Amino acid sequence: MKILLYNPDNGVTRNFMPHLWMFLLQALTPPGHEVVLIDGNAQPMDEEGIARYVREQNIGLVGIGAMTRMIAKAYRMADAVRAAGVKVVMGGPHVTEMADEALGRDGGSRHADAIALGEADETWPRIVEDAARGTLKDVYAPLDPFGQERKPSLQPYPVIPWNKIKLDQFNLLPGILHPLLKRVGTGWGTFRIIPVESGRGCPYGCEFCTVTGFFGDSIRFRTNESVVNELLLLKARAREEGGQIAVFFIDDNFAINVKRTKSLLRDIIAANAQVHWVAQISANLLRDEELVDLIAASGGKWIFIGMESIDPANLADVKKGFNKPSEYAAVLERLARRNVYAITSFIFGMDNDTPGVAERTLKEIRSWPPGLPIFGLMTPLPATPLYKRLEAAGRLTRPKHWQQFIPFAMAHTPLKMSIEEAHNEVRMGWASSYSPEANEKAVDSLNHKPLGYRINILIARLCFRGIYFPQMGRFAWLKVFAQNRKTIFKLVKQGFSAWRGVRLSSAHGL
Ligand code: B12
Ligand code: SF4
Repeated sequence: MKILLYNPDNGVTRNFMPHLWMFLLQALTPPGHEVVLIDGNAQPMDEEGIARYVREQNIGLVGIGAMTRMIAKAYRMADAVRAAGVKVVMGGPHVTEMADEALGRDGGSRHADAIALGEADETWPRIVEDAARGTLKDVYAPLDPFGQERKPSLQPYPVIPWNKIKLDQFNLLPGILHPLLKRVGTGWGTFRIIPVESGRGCPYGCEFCTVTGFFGDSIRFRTNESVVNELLLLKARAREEGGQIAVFFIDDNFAINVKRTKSLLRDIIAANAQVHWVAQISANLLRDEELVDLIAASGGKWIFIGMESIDPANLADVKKGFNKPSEYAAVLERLARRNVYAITSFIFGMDNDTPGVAERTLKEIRSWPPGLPIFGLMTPLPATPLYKRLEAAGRLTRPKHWQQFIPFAMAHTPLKMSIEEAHNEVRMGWASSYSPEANEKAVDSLNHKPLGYRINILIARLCFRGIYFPQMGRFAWLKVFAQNRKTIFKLVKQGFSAWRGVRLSSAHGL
């Protein structure tokens, strides 16, 4: 049977990284079946396109995975596939939380023939065999022999054959420049960001987050050896294709067990498996100097920190009191001293937020080492404690907000400001953080560092700006380059002087 795994785009921003679930399920598919992957972010497709594709390619089963914000598109695509006479199985966080919706048991129409609840590592092979036999069931749940929910162990973990998988759709550099860029430095013909997990689960239970409910509060890790081997495979691939690979450790809290993280990072260094990497780590775990040393030595470049708010009352409200705003600056400086920078994530529209929250937050951010701040709105995702609290209080203004996804729009009323005010605060956060002046300041603040760091932060900033201000087409990018021309020219000039310096020294035999 030929199986298509499909992840829809969110229609607003383009994901820079493929979704791990597709590669994982592909690796877990029993032998005898062919699996093809389409990520809508890299290969945009509409309903008609997917229906045509499944017919022409003789697809026997389509697996669709989606987060809440892409679910409306996922349902439309599933409907089109089913109308073409092909069975659809859906999985992922949203479907797990709203199973009746996907199966049409909530009064709406049915979108999926079957759904996979929770982690599907162990149920996927069964789903495939049932589909091949024509005996697909409605619901697949990971249960132990006593009918209790069972979380798969990550030991053993399947080998994802990164050296063989076709990754053409996931190159972040224009293919046309491949022959030229391949010869630059150690090779820049391709640049891919690859998701790798080293563990699952987070016990912290923040009120707005689905992770503790979905993956459970018991943490599971892969063996160090299996992670190291995966990095070596990725490194070898990059070398072979004359390109670069960076890894996003998608664990929700990569250092949740500091002792284990240190041992993994030591093993990465010992095996010479370092690649540039990004990971999510909560600020409280970054107090450890030895951990931060190992992060830097093993290739860590960017750490995503869910700061959420600079107001301790807000943090206490959402059960994230372990975040201490008073130590944010020290944490960021500790990282920056090792040339590691942070993606700092904030949520506006929390219950203790009042108008002016953006400016108060920006004032703090401006006093920190340069980074990549991101701003979102408090969003009641289905099945989270936050959703239940707001629902019980009658505060949801769009209880099924995912059915008509609107980016950066609230679905409930905050307590101390209006929805409109919260939207304005987010707009201000983005506009002020990613203005050409702010970008120039961030680049200049790294003047004492090698040029590569300045180029890196400018590219990252221009890309991150697009999370809020859509910049999907070529024209939009040209406009961004034009707005930031002063900083770009400055870097080009510095690059040229550095290059001339090297040429002159070598000409004089220095
Ligand atoms: C990496 C990541 C991202 C990446 C993008 C995704 C990518 N390219 O990988 C980035 C950093 C860009 C990102 C951004 C956002 N993310 Co995010 N992200 C994650 C994260 C940390 C890891 C995802 C992952 O790969 N997990 C590991 C895999 C193995 O798990 P999985 O995807 O759930 O897949 C398993 C099962 O669900 C199931 N499954 C999944 N799909 C399918 C399909 C089929 C057919 C079947 C059978 C089974 C199946 O099988 C898999 C194996 O067991 C998760 C949290 C988490 N731990 O999962 C949050 C998470 C998915 N993100 C979340 C959110 C909210 C966001 C944002 C909206 C945040 C924001 N406010 O801006 C944005 C929106 C992104 C966008 N572009 O639209 C939520 C989604 C909740 C929900 N109900 O939708 C999560 C769960 C985190 C949370 N705090 O609750 N994210
Ligand atoms: S620490 Fe992060 S992953 Fe863990 S529950 Fe809180 S927000 Fe979710």
